[in-house]
Amino acid sequence: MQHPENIQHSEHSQLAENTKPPEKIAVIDDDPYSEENLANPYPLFERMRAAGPAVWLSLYDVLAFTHHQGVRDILVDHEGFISGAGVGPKNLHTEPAWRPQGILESDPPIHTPMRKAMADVISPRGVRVLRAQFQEYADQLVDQLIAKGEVDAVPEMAELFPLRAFGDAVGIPREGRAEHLLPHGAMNFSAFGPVNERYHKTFERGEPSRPWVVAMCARENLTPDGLGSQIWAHADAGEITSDQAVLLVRAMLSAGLDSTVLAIGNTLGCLVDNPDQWERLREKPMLAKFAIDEALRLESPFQSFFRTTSRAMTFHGIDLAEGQKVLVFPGSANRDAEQWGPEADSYQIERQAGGHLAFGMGIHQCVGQPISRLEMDVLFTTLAKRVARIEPAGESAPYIHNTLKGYSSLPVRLIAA
Ligand code: OVM
Repeated sequence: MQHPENIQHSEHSQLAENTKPPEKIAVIDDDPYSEENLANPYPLFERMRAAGPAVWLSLYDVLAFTHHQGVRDILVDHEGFISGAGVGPKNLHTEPAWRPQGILESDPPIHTPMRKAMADVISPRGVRVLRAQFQEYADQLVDQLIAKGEVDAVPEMAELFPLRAFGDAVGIPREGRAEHLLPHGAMNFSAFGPVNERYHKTFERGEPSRPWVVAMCARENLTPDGLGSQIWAHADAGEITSDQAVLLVRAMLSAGLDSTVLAIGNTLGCLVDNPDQWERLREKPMLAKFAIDEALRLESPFQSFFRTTSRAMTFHGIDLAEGQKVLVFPGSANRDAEQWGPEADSYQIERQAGGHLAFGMGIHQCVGQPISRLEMDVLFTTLAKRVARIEPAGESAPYIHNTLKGYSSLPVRLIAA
């Protein structure tokens, strides 16, 4: 096991004490980033939650929070738990970042105008005009899937739909999308976990796509009416700088693909595994948005990331030093029985899944969720109306990634309504 040397530092004495577990904190020697635990993290999450509000991960020398309450309280306190020092294990205040820091890895006041521009462009109102276009493509795609009968839902649905729908919405060329966006996204999301062999692999695959993605952020490569150009209009209005416009389009293209692809696969997986819930959705296709939220809760695409303390504090009874990295697991918080009850591990589309942390919480909560939700709502409503049954058609395979969770393959048989 390769140690994430970037958690260890440093000449700074104030940081040195972070590398020891605080008193009375349970030490967990398991590796949440092992292949086995990434494929099925839930037994380890349960043990971590049972061990207390936080545990010390001895392999990484870091405090990890797995309860809904703890993760939520960290995320809403953006002053105590900052993002500007990076949301991966590297402290970007003491170590160089691997790329220019954008909206995700910044704090107010730098974060504020970027967030405002992004929220304005991807508001529920702003994306509503995209519904007709998404619907047209969903109808086409579902036609094809039904005609084929047996498909691998990952490449043929979960990837195809956002590549087309979201790519067109942002306004980038169709050529090159499939090749570049997914490996680039996988690389980005890797930076939120430890530097291990898996991290290096995603970087080897993703780095060659970086120049293409950055080039697509330039205004001359964006269609005039897409979301990308709308970001540039905020630069023209003087609300953000041109550099920030590039960073915001980059954020769309970095965060918006893999996450939605996995969310679509996970939602489909939940519905295939729970035919009674599929039946309910069939009866009331309007329930699609609840089926999606419940799947986001139960199988969160983005499982874990970091914050950094801005000052010494006592948090949930634990003494934290200034500049200390903390690891949060929304994927565990979303299964916490204290929050969700004894049936936290089951998929129930009529559950009140609001308050799940799959999109995070607070000022950094996923700003793209209106468009991700719109894509998914259109797709699953269409499936519910047009498909009578969805059956497994072979062994599914997990997608193994340090911070993302989903399927790499999900063979299904679609039976037309
Ligand atoms: C970025 C960015 C922003 C948000 C998320 C992300 C998950 C990347 O600035 O490129 O990756």
